[in-house]
Amino acid sequence: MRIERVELRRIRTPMRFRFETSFGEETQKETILVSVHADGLAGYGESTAMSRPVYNEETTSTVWYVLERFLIPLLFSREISHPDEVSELFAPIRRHFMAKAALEGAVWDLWAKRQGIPLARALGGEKTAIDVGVSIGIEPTVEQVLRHVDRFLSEGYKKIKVKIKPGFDVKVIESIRKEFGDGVPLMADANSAYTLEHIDVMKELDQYGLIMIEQPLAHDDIIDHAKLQRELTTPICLDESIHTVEDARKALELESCRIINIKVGRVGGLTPARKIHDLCLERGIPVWCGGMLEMGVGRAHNIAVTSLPGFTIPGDTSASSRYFERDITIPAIELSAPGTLAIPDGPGIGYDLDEERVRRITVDHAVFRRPH
Ligand code: OSB
Ligand code: MG
Repeated sequence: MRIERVELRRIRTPMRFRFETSFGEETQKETILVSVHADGLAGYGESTAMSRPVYNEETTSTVWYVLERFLIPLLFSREISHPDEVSELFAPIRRHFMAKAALEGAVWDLWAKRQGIPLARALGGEKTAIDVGVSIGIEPTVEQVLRHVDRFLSEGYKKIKVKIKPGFDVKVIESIRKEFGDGVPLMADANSAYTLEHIDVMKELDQYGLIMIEQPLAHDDIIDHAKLQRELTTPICLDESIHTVEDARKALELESCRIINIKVGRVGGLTPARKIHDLCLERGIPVWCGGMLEMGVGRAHNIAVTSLPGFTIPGDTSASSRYFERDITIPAIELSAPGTLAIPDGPGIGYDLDEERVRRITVDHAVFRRPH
């Protein structure tokens, strides 16, 4: 496959709600849409980096820079016969996982379209639908969190994840259990807001039958998480700490976690995501697909990867309408049944790009052509 052209578009649009985590709040979505072109077909990818380097070290601007300066030239340096080669080609560039994933995902989409098969099938996924959950941010009051839980349960979401931080943790979980009962599939995500000194809070949270506690400790830690896991019944899930299959292997060896959240962007693409999935499947470790408040293209990639068999826990890929007035795909991503998303059967990501919508929200656009 000879990629003839790559286009980058910086897009910006308001979100329908303010999403607060322990590291800050988001009110608008700003991302980079990547398209790769060959033989009249286009493949799409979407950056999952945030505007500020508070989840990881990347930002929308560093993604653009690394793509323009290093990754697009690398992609033009040779022909690709299978998308698995792209992450190998990018290996000499250290980290910058989200930049790599945005371009690698676009190549996967293009490749699947050329084969005339859905991206999910190209990856080896056999599911026809996936169960999904929802991630609820920190709110000014516990009352507001309860209202969201109520609404999302009524929409049939199969997992409720709530963001916690010191001072906004046990009371949230306790209130949800009191109001909605022990049957609600519930988990908490701390986004690295705690240390081992908070062991008492962790032990209190341990009493509520949570499916897991996600990334309680430092963003780059697997040692203290292992110590904490030994003290808890509730499984720890790692998000921020896992970027490579080697990270995953080490965390499992140390027993730092019993579940892994796989985000395609955080691990540098669909091929590395599948490798982590394969390792976990072999070791009997359940995985699920995390979200980064993606727009439709990123969301479609998440749906495709979740079709793999080891994704046994509902992920964070909710319907577009939860996040945006109008998304960038046609159709928008909507639940096919309560708490369920169908795997589309069209080629590639299976959703068309709403080009008019994309044009309206584009704030920067660049075209890169393969040198002759
Ligand atoms: O830690 O999973 C996270 C959003 C932004 C950054 C980090 C995280 C999240 C979410 C939102 O939890 C998941 C989503 O709805 O896309
Ligand atoms: Mg998380």
